[in-house]
Amino acid sequence: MTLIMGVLNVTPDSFSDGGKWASTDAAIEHGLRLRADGADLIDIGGESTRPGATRVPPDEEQSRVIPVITELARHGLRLSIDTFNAATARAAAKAGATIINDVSGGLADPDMAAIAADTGLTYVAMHWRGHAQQMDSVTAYDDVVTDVIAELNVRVAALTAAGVDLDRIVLDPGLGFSKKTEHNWQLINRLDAFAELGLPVLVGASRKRFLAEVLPVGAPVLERDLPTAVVSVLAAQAGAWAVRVHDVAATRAALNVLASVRQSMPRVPPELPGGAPSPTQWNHD
Ligand code: PMM
Repeated sequence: MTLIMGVLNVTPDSFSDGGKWASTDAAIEHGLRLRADGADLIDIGGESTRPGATRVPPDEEQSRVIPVITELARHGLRLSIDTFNAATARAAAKAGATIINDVSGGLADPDMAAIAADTGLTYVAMHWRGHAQQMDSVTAYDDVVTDVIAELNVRVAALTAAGVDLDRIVLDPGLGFSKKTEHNWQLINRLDAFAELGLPVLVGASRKRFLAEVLPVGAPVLERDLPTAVVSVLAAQAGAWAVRVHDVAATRAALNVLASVRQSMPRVPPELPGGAPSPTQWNHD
């Protein structure tokens, strides 16, 4: 079953929850709440990656996330560190994180692959073409699905050459990063092609701009949680290893629907003549 990764941004400026969990205590409380809501993993970030965001020095990033990781690890939560800084990944590993979630797939920091290899942690390589200031200017694709897969394959080759175990790498198509609205829908439509690469796949659609397209104009960001939960189900059906979401409770309920449907066995009345019954007949008794 697809895992749920709850988002915990310890930042003043993330686009949908900026500032809400910026203090250590509020962040810890929210992490515990995400687990209670059904999260299997908690992804902790100290630098916003939203388009246009300003960079945060790694020491400030670490002062935001390390106390939170230390405390949540003490509570037994499975944690990932959302960073493209190798020094932050190393400090997070020491504090108890077991997954490095690098939105740059190792491109932002030349030391990241070595740290990933050295720590032996699970490593999420997301498709990425540039930092928040540039990402919206590098959105040209011939075919977004084949281009993203090809660029991820280059990252996997570089990571494994640097000593990262192939079976510790998770791939992520990077929804919303250097993608126009239609690119995101095309990628969601072909998540099966990512799963077929043979590595676990993580999908992060939560509250992203492209979801506004299916809502009334001007709908508040939190209303994107419903389409997010629908994308979670589509991702699970395509074989995703995990979905990264802010509203864990909604995605948990949505994935529970899928689990219930999958567990149900159609009951075929044995005496029915003329072969298999129609699906509507199965559900009537
Ligand atoms: N998206 C964001 C941040 N980190 N990590 C992965 N692996 N995949 C994503 O899609 C992803 C990510 C941006 O969302 P946020 O600002 O709400 O955290």
